[in-house]
Amino acid sequence: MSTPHRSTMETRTKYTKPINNRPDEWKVEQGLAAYKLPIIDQSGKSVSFIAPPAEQQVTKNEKAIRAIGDRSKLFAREKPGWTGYVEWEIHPEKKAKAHEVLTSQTFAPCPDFQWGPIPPTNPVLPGDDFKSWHTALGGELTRVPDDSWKTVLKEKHPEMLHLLQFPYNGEPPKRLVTDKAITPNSLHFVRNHGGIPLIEEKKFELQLDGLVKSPKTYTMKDLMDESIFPQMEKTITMQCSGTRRIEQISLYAGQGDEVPQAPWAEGAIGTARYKGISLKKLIKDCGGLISNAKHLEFYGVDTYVKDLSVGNYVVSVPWSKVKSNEVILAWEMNGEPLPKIHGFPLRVIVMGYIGARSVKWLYRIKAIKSPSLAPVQSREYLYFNQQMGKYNQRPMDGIQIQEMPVSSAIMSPWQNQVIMHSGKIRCKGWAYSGGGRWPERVELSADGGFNWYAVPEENLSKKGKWTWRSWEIDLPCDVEGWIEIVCRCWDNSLNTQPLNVRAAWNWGLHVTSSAHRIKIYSVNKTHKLTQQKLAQFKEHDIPLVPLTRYDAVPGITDREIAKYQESHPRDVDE
Ligand SMILES: Nc1nc2c(c(=O)[nH]1)N[C@H]1C(S)=C(S)[C@@H](COP(=O)(O)O)O[C@H]1N2
Ligand SMILES: [Mo]
Repeated sequence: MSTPHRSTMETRTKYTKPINNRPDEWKVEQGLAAYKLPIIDQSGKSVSFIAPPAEQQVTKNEKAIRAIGDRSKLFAREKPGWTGYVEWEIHPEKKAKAHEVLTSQTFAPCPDFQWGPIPPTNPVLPGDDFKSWHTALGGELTRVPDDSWKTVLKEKHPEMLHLLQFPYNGEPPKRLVTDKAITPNSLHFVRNHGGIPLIEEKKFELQLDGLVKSPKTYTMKDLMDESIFPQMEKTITMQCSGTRRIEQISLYAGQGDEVPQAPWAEGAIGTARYKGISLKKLIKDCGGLISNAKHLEFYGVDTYVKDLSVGNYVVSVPWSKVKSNEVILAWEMNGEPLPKIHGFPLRVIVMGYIGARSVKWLYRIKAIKSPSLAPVQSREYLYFNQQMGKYNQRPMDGIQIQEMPVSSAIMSPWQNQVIMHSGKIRCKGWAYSGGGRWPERVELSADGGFNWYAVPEENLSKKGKWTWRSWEIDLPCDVEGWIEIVCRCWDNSLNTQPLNVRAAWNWGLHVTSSAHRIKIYSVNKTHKLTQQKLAQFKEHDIPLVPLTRYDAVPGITDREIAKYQESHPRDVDE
C-alpha cells in the first residue's frame, strides 16, 4: 500500500473540517429565502434578533370541542337541495360556536410562498389551511373541498392554471386569455373564498329584505318571468383586483386577504355575455328603498373563514350604481346556464367594478345604510397608502376598491423569452378600464418606456363600454440584447397607468395597474453579424437554447485579431 501524496492529505483535512454555517446560508444571505431571516431589532440599547418560530406543534382540545356540541347538527345543511350551504349571517350563536371550534385547536401554518419558492406544481398551492378548517368544522362543510375540486375538473378547461386548489382560484394560460374576444366559460378565471355550493334550481329562492318597503322572496321562475321583469343581456369584462399580483409579490412581499395570496398573473380577467335582469327592477318590485338606504348588501351561499371566524360571502355596492341599471342578476353566461363554479343558479354582475362585488350563489339582498361590515367589504380589498403595512395598518386606512382603474397586459411574448425577428417584435395583449370607461389607445415601448408606439386602430378589438380590448402590434426594435417591453393604455377619460410597480405598490397587493413590463432578449436577424453567427451555430449543430450556455464557434482567427491590433493599437505614445 502506498502512502498518499502529501498534498492530497492536506486537501482531505481541509475538506473534512466542519462547516459552521447552515447549508442554505448563501441562499439566506442573498434574500432567496427571506422567510428564514430573523428580524433585526435596533430599537433598544443593544441590537437583538427575533428568529422565525420553530416548527409549530398542532394541538387540539378534544374535550372543549366535544363540549361545543354535535357539529353535524350544529353546522347542518340549511335547506334541502342546497349542498354546501350553512347559514351563518342570521345565526350569531352558530358563528360563535364555529369560532370556538376553530380556536380550540391549532392548525399547521401555511408555508410562505412569497419569500419561499412557489411550488412548480398545478395546482400551485393546495390551500391546506382552508381544507383543515372545513374538516374541523365538519357537518355540511366536511365534503365541500372534495366536491369543489370535482366541480373544477368537470367545468374547467384542462389547461387551466390552478393557482390555489381550495378555495379554488384559477386562470387560463396566457396563450388563451385573449385568444377570443369572449372568454369561453371553461376558460374564464375563477376566484373563490370558499367552496362551490351545488344548488338545485327548483329549490332555489332569493330573498330581498332590509330597508325596502315590502320584503319578498323570489324563485328562479319569478325572476325569469318576462311579464314582470324585462330581461337584459350585456357583454361585460370582469377583473379581479388581484390580477397581476405576482408583479407586486415578486418585488416586495405584502398581504391582502386571508385566502393565501393567489399569485395571479394576467389572467384574472375575462369577458362574457350575461343575461338576467336589472337589480333596480327588483328593488322597485319590493316597493323601493326606505329610511334613506344607500347600499345593497349581497349574500353568497359559500362559507368564508376569516381570522378563524366564519361567515357567508358578503359584500355591498351603492344604490347609485344599482339605480343606473349597472347591476345585473344573471342566470346565463355566454348563452348557457351559469356554470356551478360561476354561481349557479344566480349571481350578481356589477359592471365596471372589481370582481369581488359580483357575488356568486346569491341568495339574499339586503338594503342597508352604509357599506357592509362583512370582512370582504370592510377589511379586505382595500387600497393602502405605502406607509401602511403589517404593523400599523387599520382597515379604515384603506380605500374600499370598487371601480377598477385603467390597466393592460402583454400576453405574448413572455418574460425572459428570446425573440428572433426582422426588426419588429410581434406583441399581443389586453387593455381594460373600469367604471364604464374603455381603452382608447394602447401604446408599447421597446426601450423601457422612452419611445412609445401606438397600436394601430385596426389591431385593437372593438370597443365597448364595459369590455376590454385585445390588441396586437409589430413593435419596432433594432437591437440585439435584453430589452424591456412596456405596455400602457389610455382610456376615454385620458387616464393612464403609473409607469412602474413601485409607484402603486401597496400592502394589500391589490390593483397592480402599473404599465406592464417584461424583459426579453431581442435577436434582430436583419443584422449581418447576427446572420453569420446564427449560420455558424447551425452549421456546427449547436443548440440555441438556453441563451446562457457557453458555446464556442470557430470564427475570428488569432491572425485576424493581430491584424486588427496592428491597425488599432491599444496604446498611445506620449
Ligand atoms: N359567493 C361568492 N361570490 C364571489 C366570490 C366568492 O368567493 N364567493 N369571489 C368574488 C371575487 S373576488 C371575484 S374576482 C369574482 C370572480 O368571479 P368568477 O369566479 O366567476 O370569475 O367573484 C366574486 N364573487
Ligand atoms: Mo377578486
